[in-house]
Amino acid sequence: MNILHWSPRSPYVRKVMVAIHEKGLLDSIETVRTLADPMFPPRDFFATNPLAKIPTLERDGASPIWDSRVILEWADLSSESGPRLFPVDPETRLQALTDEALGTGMLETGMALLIERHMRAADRQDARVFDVCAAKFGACLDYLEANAARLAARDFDAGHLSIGVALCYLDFRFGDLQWREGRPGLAAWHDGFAARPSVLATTFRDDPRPTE
Ligand SMILES: N[C@@H](CCC(=O)N[C@@H](CS)C(=O)NCC(=O)O)C(=O)O
Repeated sequence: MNILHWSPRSPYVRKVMVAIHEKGLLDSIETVRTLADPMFPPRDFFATNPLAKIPTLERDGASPIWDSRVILEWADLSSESGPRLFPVDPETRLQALTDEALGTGMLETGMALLIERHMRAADRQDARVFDVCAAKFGACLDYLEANAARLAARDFDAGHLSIGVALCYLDFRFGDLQWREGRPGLAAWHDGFAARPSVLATTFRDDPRPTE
């Protein structure tokens, strides 16, 4: 059995869980709730992943792998069923990879914002971080609105998965952003994404944090 270090709070983990559902691999993994905290990394986790980040996949009979995009590749290589997450056609593949990186980049922006907002004392917070993150979110969302038809025209792949999860994460942690305002094309595209069984089965949740 493969063991996935997991949390219902993590958007990177959610990317992987959506992929596992899409590729019909649910029966081949067991999830283990693992603490992930950039300020207090669980020391005993270093032996499995020296970065102590989730998602990390301990493969049955093979070395552990980490990083959500890498685990998406594992899912695609492990199963022929479901959508092809990393298309073979070169141009389509580049589009999928670029969209995948955009969604992941939005998550990284969100993480930077959460760290500044919740992990730094109020008198040490830097207003520039808030400004830059807001500007990046705005630019990414406007780009996606302008590209909503292009997204909808392509078969579902890792790019859609990553962007779709990033938008779900904005709803989960940054509702005040109201990202749908003035972006009807993107909102309609995301309604279709959110209705996928893989997305409905993997909702975010603030569960009690495990102790180290
Ligand atoms: N590039 C990684 C990022 C993973 C990541 O940052 N996960 C967070 C949880 S949402 C984490 O493990 N944070 C703990 C840390 O940074 O030490 C991926 O795509 O999987």
